[in-house]
Amino acid sequence: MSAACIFCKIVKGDIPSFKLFESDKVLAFLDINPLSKGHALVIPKFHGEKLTDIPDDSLAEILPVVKKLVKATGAENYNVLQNNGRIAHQEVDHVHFHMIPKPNSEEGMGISWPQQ
Ligand code: DGP
Repeated sequence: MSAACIFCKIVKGDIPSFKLFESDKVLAFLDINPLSKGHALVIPKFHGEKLTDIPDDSLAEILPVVKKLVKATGAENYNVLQNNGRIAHQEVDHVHFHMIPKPNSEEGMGISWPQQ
């Protein structure tokens, strides 16, 4: 945990978030500034700035969660992104995977998360 880290504060519950999945090692929640409906972030609870800082056992649990979220949205088209370092457009220095569903049409996606 890092006291100054926004995502560590979300893990601790000090900053509210719309949680989609939680386990001992992983948390998923909706992005505050979504690029599309259902844009989610999947993070290790372990604090590390970049992918190379995260223990393998935490990393191994992340992609199955990304997959679960994709299936929950029903999206046929989606981006999975993971930025490392300012030049690579990383703004929050706690590893996170973006799961960004892409709507099939202008009308967007009728996502209904189980929790809503
Ligand atoms: P990146 O550029 O890859 O570091 O993306 C950081 C993302 O984190 C960005 O899409 C917005 C999101 N974000 C930043 N602060 C918060 C927050 O307090 N809550 C939530 N839910 N998302 C946040």
